[in-house]
Amino acid sequence: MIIKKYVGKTENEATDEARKELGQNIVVMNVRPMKKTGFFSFFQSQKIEVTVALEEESERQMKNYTPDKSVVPQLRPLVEGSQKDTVKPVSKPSKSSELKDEGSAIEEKLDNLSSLLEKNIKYNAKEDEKEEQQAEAEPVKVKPPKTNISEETMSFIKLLYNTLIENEVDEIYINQLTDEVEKISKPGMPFDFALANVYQKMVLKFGKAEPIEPNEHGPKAEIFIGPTGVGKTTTIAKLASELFVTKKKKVVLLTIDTYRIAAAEQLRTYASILEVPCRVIYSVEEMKQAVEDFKDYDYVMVDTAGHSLHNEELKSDIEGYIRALEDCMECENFLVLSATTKYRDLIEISDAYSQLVAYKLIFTKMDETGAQGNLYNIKMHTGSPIAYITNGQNVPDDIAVFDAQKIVKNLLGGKS
Ligand SMILES: Nc1nc2c(ncn2[C@@H]2O[C@H](COP(=O)(O)OP(=O)(O)O)[C@@H](O)[C@H]2O)c(=O)[nH]1
Ligand SMILES: [Mg+2]
Repeated sequence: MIIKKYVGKTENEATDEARKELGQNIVVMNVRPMKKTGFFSFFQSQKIEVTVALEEESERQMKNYTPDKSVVPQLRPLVEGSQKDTVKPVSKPSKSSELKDEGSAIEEKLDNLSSLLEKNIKYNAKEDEKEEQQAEAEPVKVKPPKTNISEETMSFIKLLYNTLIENEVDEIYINQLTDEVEKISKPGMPFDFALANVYQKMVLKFGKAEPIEPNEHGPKAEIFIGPTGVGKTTTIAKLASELFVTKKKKVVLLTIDTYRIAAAEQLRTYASILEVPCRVIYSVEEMKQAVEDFKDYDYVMVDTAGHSLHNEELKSDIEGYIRALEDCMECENFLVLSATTKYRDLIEISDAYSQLVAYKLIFTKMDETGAQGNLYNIKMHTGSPIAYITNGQNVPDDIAVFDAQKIVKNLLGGKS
């Protein structure tokens, strides 16, 4: 993993510089305004420092890596399997107050993330230097495999395991993280270093947020799929408002959700408040006609009906509309999932929709759950980018572009 800092007048300027040097795959780890220093600091303009990381090729291949089950037997749950309700961490800290104290230690550290990352970069550089010197002194000596894990590392792993389990991260993914901590573990490794490393790994695994892309080549279709009641229509209204009111784009709302009269009415209501056109579509021919009628628009936002996973007819119906749209214009599909849905169901839903189309993810109802582990679980399971999260019923305010740093801080036990 490469970690570097860039400074610019704005966050964008600093990240553009990083992209020029490290390429498009960088992930932003931290953004902070720099402290002005010196006598003339009053006259200096504010600078922004951005810490970015780049996953190297070998690490990217670790995405499909399954951990070696023999490595941390003392941390395995008594019952094998990934079902949340059967999972119990075996080696819990003895007293709950102990966990609380250690938990608030993480909280404090995460609060001061910039210095945590700074220490990590310095520690990394020092360790690299040490290894180089050792290699020069004893060039042919093969390193013995690591067998002992220091006590500090072990207690960090325990704390990490318990915090992530508490936040409902699947233990398969927790074990991947703890295995990686073990790999880098060295006697005397500071707590800060281990924590910053896990933070970086998790932010990298979440990847870049991928919100709606600008329409550079004519109109684009934004298609929202997902189960009934997750918030598709509400999310469309929020995003349509952002595109139309804030970005001054020409937006039209289409719905193929003709199964419930109320569903089409709900979209019409939002369209009339925003004063954008809205049309209910009953057939693929009507869809093609709408595309023709709105060809000078920027965004065609398409609402769909949720369906039971086993309703093949409705599934192929939606697929037919999507293929017809793909023939006419650039399309982006968004699978809308509620953060309150059970993990097992989320897996089933995301698998079912994967068979239909490639999609980006939107997680709704973040305000209704404290545990955010399913975002990590589903990201890891599907490999799809996350676009937005929504956190309330208010249109248009309760939506935000997905922020991996914030979610990872929460998952690691930081304050939200
Ligand atoms: N608490 C909460 N409720 C939401 C959120 N997004 C949507 N809802 C509510 O969820 C319900 C279903 O939303 P709707 O957009 O009709 O879902 P659809 O069937 O997927 O189109 C409505 O009562 C919405 O107000 C959210 O982020 N948080
Ligand atoms: Mg709806």
